[in-house]
Parts: sequence; C-alpha cells; structure tokens
Amino acid sequence: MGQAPVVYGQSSRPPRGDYGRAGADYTCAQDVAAYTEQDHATYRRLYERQSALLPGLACRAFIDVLPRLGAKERIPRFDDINDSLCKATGWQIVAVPGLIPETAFFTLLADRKFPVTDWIRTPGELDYIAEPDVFHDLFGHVPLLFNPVIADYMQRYGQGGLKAEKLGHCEMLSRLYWYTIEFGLIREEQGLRAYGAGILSSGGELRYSVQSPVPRRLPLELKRTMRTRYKIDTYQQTYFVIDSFEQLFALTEPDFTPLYEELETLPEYGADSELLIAPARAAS
Ligand code: HBI
Ligand code: FE
Repeated sequence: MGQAPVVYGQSSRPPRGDYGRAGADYTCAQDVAAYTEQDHATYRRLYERQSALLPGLACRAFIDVLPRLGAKERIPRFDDINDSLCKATGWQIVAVPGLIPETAFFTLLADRKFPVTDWIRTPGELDYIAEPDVFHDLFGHVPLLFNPVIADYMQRYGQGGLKAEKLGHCEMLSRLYWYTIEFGLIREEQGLRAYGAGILSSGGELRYSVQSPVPRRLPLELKRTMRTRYKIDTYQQTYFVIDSFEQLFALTEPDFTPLYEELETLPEYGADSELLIAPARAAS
C-alpha cells in the first residue's frame, strides 16, 4: 500500500498530502476523522463567502445546481454526495491525497471518477492556495458534474488525455482543461459568466475574470487555446469564452492527433501576451 509522494509540476516543494495512504490508482479512503472543528469552520466560511459572490458572476447552470452538492456547513462525506451524483450522471467522487500524476488523473476521469483532495487549507490560506484542496474540488468542480453535458465532456477529456499521453501531447491537452474546466467563461444573455472551477472557488478571481478590463478574453478555439501557455500562480491574463456547454462537448468529437501534429511545430502564445514563442519541441 502507498506510493512515493508525487512531485507534481515544477513546484520546488513536494505537494501536500500524505501519499503513503494512496493505492495504486492514487485514490485513498477519505480521512474524515482528521477533520477538526477548525477545518469545518474554514469550509463553512469559504462556502458562505463564495456563495454570496455568485449572482451576476457565476453561470446559471452552476447557480442552479450548487444546492445539489448538499454540503454548506461542514466538509461532507464523499459517499453522501455520490448517492445523488451517481444517479444524476453516473459520476462519483473519489478521495485523493492531492494532485496526482496525469495518467492516474486521466484514468479516473475516463471511468467517471473525479479525484477530490480530502484535506482543507488553513485559515491563513483562505484567499489563495497553490494546490487544489477539498473546497476547490467540491465547490469548484463537483456541482457541474451534475450537469449531463459537462459530465460527458469530462469523461471525453479523460479518454482524450490517455490518448494524448501516448502521443506525448499532454501539455497541449492540459491547456484545454485549464482554459475550460478550470478557468472557462461562458456567454449568457445577461453577459459573461464563469463556469471554470478555479474561478468559481476563488474569492478574488470570480469578479476579476468577468468584470476586469485587464485580461484578454477570446472565443474558445482549439488551435489558439492549445497554443496558449498558462500560469498557475496568478490570475489569468487570458480567458477563453464559449457560447454553450454543447459547444464544448462538440469540440471533443474529432480525433486530436492531426491537430497535435499541426500545432507542435507552430509558435506558442504567452499566458499574458500575444507574443509568439517557439515551441520547446521545435527548439530541441
Ligand atoms: N490531480 N488531484 C488532481 N486534480 C487535478 O485537477 C489534476 C491532477 N493532476 C493533473 C491535472 N489536474 C492536470 O494537469 C490535467 O490537465 C492533467
Ligand atoms: Fe481544479
């Protein structure tokens, strides 16, 4: 039992979380006993703060479905959520100690299992945390898994991820995930709204992403999005906008192999500029 701690991405310090309790698929039993009253109070405070921010900023589908999460006051048992989630879209949430390697992540998504980190940030990290904690995953990601179109898109993303891995194009595909599921915007009748989990679970980025004049907002277009780098430790300087979740799902219809081959030699866009940068691969 247990895995070597995952050193994920470029982070200089190993990710938080006790990976010794993870199985071969990187899932673990949700450590409910570890939650302190302070943990539950942090969760409640984050939930109350974010919920108050949603009107006029979060997409209609998220606002309508959030009550089905059914956990406002305390960090819930994941099994309690799985009862209703599984009935709704066949998804279930599984506990993980934190960020997990891409193969494990894609494999779980392809099997309609969403990995939810089971620890919560400290009160001092209320406004920003570098890695996904239970609040980011539960409040940011899980509600839209009740939405059938997003539920299908997420499974397609997992299946696509396993293919991309074999082709060596995880980076390009992870940009699609980043600029949709994590930081996506959608155009509604009343204007732009957020549907990305990284925005919906953020105290400051929710308003910034929808209302600030600073960031660039472009229509989601596979070639542009997959060539746009991203930063994980600042507000996004580029957001991509869709017109509907159906549009997002339709993007996943074609096989991405020819797209990867076309894009791999093209210059890339910086996260915060139109500057074209030669792709790392071309340089090698
Ligand atoms: N692991 N637990 C967890 N949660 C994520 O959202 C996650 C991950 N590992 C990799 C990852 N996301 C992204 O790099 C995907 O694009 C692969
Ligand atoms: Fe996330």
